[in-house]
Amino acid sequence: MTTLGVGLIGYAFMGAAHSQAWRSAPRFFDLPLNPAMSVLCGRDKNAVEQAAGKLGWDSVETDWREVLTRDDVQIVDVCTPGDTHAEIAIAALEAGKHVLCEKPLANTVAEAEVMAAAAAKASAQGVRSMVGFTYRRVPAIALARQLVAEGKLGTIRHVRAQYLQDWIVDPEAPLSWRLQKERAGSGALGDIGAHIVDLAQYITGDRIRQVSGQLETFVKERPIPTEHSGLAGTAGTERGPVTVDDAAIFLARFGSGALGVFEATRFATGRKNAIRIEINGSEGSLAFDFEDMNLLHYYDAGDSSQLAGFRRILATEAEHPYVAAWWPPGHLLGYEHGFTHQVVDLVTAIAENRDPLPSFADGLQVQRVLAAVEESSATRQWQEIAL
Ligand code: SOE
Repeated sequence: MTTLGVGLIGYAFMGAAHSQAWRSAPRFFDLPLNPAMSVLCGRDKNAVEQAAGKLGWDSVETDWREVLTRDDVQIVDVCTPGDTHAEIAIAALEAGKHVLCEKPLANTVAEAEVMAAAAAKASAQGVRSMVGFTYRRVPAIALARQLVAEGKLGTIRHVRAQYLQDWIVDPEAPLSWRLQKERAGSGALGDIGAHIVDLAQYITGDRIRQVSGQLETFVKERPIPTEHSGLAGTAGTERGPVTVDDAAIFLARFGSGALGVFEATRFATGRKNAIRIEINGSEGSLAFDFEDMNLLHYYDAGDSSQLAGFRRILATEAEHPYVAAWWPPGHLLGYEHGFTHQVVDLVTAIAENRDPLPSFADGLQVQRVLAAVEESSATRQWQEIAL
């Protein structure tokens, strides 16, 4: 079987999640290609060596440009902060490497446009790219999309989507890179709002065409960290300005005429990683919450009134998307499995010589929605999203 070497750039929270996926995917799924964990890249030699040992990588580099020159790397996985996505991903595509890039695709629409153009050009040469909207690969979410596509909900009328976290509710939580506009592009909007924009569009198969939104930064200054990694950090004594939103809310109209209500916040005290989506259609409804991620709730409007009610589908049967490769029914899956399924889908598409989804063009479209929400918040006007 052909082996494809992987070069992973970044080793904090997302780097660790992706490492787990590269390790698990070939062990649990019959993949058409064998991904090899060739090289882990990070700027601090000691730290990257330690991470590589722990996460199972064969070697390390301290400059991502070196990763692109290596013959044992055919796939580049970008898990760095958003301000480096465009440069690394474009250079990797130009070097003929397939690319998996963490979300949001970029920090601005302009960057995402260049990335999508580079991806289209590379695709013509058989070089593939994908943006990491991982939650698409949660079995209950993939099942939700199938049910909508089969027409079980009829005409979609409402989409209600929330992404609720609370990891910076403490005003003394340090000013990590996710709270800096020049590094992250935006705050809750891009980091977690991007996921619910993608999920709402993925499940419904529809696109958001207009938005009206508001952004808020509740805590304007925070301690500058002496060190930080992933979501954690150590607060120093100096303070700096928070330059991104803490919370974003917006109304949306979809192409089909469906109405959407979206909320992304890092200030939902007590909510850790609650991605809640409810969709109401003329024939039924679906509801999902990532904090109970194996369950999909389904209401069939065709049921008799005597029996009608939300049905609790435990998406752990072999018939459910991705599940057959794992455990017997009822033996639950978790956060990391979505990343593993993402690797499975990417590697399968590469082997089948087709472009995987979500594409960089999909990432660009999400970026346009995010930018329209920002613009709407600044101008207090509804904004259109160009197709
Ligand atoms: C932080 O909010 C974060 O790590 C996001 O960046 C991820 O995309 C999400 O999966 C979990 O939360």
